[in-house]
Amino acid sequence: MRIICTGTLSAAALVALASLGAAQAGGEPRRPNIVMIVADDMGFSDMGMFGGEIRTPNLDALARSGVRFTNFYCGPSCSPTRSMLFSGTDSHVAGLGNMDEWVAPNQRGVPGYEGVLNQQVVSFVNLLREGGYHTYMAGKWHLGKQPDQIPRARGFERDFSLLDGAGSYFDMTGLSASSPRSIFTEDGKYLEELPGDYYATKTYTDKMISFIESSRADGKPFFAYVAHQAPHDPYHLPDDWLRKYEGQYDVGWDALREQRLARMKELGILGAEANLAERLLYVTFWSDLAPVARATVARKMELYAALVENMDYHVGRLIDYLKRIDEYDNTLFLFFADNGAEGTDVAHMIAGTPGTRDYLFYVVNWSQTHPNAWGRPHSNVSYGPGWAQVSMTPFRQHKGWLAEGGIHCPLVVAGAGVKRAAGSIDDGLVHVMDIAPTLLEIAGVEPPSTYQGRPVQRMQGMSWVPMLAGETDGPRREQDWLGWELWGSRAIRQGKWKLLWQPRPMGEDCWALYDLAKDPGERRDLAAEEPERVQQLLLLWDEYAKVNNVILPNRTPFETLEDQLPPRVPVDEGYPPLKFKKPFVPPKELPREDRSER
Ligand SMILES: [Ca+2]
Repeated sequence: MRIICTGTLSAAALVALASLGAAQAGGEPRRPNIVMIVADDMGFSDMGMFGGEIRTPNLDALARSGVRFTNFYCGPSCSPTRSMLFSGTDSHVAGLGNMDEWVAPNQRGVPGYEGVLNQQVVSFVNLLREGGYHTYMAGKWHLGKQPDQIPRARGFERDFSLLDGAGSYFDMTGLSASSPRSIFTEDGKYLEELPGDYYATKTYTDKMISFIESSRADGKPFFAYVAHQAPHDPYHLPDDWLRKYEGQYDVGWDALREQRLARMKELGILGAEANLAERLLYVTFWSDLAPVARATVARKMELYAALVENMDYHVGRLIDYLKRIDEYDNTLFLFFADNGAEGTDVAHMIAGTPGTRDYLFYVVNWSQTHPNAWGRPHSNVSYGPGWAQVSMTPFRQHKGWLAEGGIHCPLVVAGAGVKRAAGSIDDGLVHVMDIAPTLLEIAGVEPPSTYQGRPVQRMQGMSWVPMLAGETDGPRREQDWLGWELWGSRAIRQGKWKLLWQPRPMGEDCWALYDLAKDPGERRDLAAEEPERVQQLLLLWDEYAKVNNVILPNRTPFETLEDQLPPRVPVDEGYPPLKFKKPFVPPKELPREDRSER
């Protein structure tokens, strides 16, 4: 790798660096600390400043001081997104062309489909570390468990990491029989046990504060990556957080989607004409649910909301600490979610078949199934598609899919070097793979073409430095485009246009075209009206697939989904009347049977 001198930095980087205010002893501008906080499976509209009713005062304060991005994209699930985050390039290049858990038979052994962050890319964290940054990580990794794949190997000087994709928040109980005990590392060593008072969100925050504290005397800048598990299922909460939202979701998911939509327009997150996605075909009208079902289902959202607020609380602790040690003003903050909200009941998907090893594993390890035990150790609850579509208001579908609800995520950038109006909103097209080249440019480090003697793939992401310096609204021009593929679903976005292919029942096994400026809810397929545009975008898809060696999988986790779901029918409010009419009561003033005559 090469560290470039300031003489070769772009003009924008120089502006950003020079504007930091602080100066080191030698007169060199001091590079900013970088704090990158990732929420796992949190929805686009959950935090207050994006239109949610969940209390997130600390994230909201960050948003008020910085910029909210309303066109930020990730992959449709955890590990593909994280591979793009660290490599600055597409997941099919970086090793996560498919999730490790679902690599298809025809993808096995193919470079780009290793299921871990592979050696054809360099983690930007290695480059930051060699460029003079302290590099710290606390939280979920999900990019490989072998010694050459763990956070220490990919650039983190200090770490406290959950290597799995999910697990208990209280102990090492894993989610499946293939990973029965969660694997953790601390400073590159595999852990035998967790700290006595372990609670994921709190412990990750404590560890990060201790890492920063341990080396702050030497004056080097630090990169701090806090990869929260929250609010990924299972929803686990400390006792005093369990009742925080009691009764607040009795209003139901239909009314709440409308409320959020209105609030998002008020805040300017959405334009005044933005529409709401069609109801998911397997979500019931709230009004159609029996009272006991409503109470049970609302409880799930109460727990989710408390989990998001709890995460916000711990984000606040980290920010308070940075203020206390006088580093807040010299720190650049990024906060984002890694993919759409989770609408699949993963526990049921893994363990739902009696007689399987995972069913037995769940019976033994995840036995607390009564609603009164939800949130406590060994309970395993998630909120399902009805609430996931609330979290993703106004978008369609959820995590796992390439409709906007799977990939369109909240992003806040604030702090040192951000020369934009406080509280502003940017609708430029930005992608998670832009973060690596952006942070390297801010640190004055150039991405190399070889690393430790091996060639590495170029970063496809585009730096945000000019945008953060206030020179542009986004890194992409009108002709630039983004592509996606996971589990056979495919998408291309160029400007306001999106071409999308999804299998039945979530799509129609064919390409659909959407104008996202007018139709963020993806309700109106314009493919038949705009055949030339479809052809032009298809050429981009071919280019995307070729450049990134996209191999469509011959097996997918959703291959039997159509058999399991009800057929798609048009949704009409109040239809059929049989289910929605109120019971008939004879008018009081009309004559009734005279019982005295009997
Ligand atoms: Ca995730």
